[in-house]
Amino acid sequence: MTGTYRLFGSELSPYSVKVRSYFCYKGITHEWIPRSALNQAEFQKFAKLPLIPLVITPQGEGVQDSTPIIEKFEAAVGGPSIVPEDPALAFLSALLEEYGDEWGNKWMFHYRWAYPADCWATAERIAQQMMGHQGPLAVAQARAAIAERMSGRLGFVGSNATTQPLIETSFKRALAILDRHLASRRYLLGGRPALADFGLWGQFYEAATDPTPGALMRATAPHVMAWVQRMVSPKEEGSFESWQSLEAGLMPLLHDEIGALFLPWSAANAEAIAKGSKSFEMTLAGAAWAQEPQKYHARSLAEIRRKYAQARMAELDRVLDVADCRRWLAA
Ligand SMILES: N[C@@H](CCC(=O)N[C@@H](CS)C(=O)NCC(=O)O)C(=O)O
Repeated sequence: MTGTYRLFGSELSPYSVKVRSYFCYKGITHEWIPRSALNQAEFQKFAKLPLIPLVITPQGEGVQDSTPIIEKFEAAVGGPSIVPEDPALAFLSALLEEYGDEWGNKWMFHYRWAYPADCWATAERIAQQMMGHQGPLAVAQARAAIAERMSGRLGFVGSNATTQPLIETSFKRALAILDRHLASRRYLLGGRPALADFGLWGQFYEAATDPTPGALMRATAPHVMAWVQRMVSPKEEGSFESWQSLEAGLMPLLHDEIGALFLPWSAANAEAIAKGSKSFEMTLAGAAWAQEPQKYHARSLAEIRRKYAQARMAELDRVLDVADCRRWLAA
């Protein structure tokens, strides 16, 4: 893969900054193009879905969806690998990425659009990027439209009055677990970034820029904040650790978050889609949850189950059993 790649994205998009950080780490020459009204026509020419990030290859092919983008480059380019050699650890890294992308996005999106200060601050930043070239009036109009549209979408990620306490508890718990874990290492799996870092980091990077979760992070999680900075342009600083040395730090996240919340939620969401239900309700770790199903997640659950079926082995199953994750993956 030679030549310059173009990456349409936004500083405000967790999946876009995730791919940008990955390109930086791999030394993939690219032009970062903030998506705006000015490049809408070109964006549409290459995008199959109205989503960022969008990568355009030197050959003129458009590639979307951050996980497949990273997997495509990981298979094709040299440079430091983001996949540990131990296949069990490689699967756990993919599971952590999936949790960041799909569950971590709930924290980020909820805080960003449910709290008025966060909503207006973000709407202002997006409006500047999209319409800044047209002057202050256009920005003010766009800001109001974005705030209204995005706060109206809170329900799509499952943020509502019923789920708010659980989403916020989950964010604070994950932050505390990761802060302890990152106190003694540079990246989630040791001295170099793994797929897990990129997925979780995109969400935390965005949360750090927003008033409400950003204040929480600065007050309670200095090691996560340092990692958030480090991951803007990550470096290979050492090796991946073994699961043995990572287990004490990461098992609480696997057990209390992924096994207790994310995977049971994913399974219930997929079941609701299969049944054609308009909404689903459940109890998650003793708390009430109710939302309309999210289509995209059923596909990504199927994908992580496929990866599990491929990686399956006794050592991995032991870890997944302790974390109470395996029954959701083997389904
Ligand atoms: N699964 C996709 C998600 C991409 C996505 O949801 N992008 C958001 C921004 S973070 C978007 O473009 N939303 C469309 C919009 O806001 O109009 C990925 O990983 O790339």
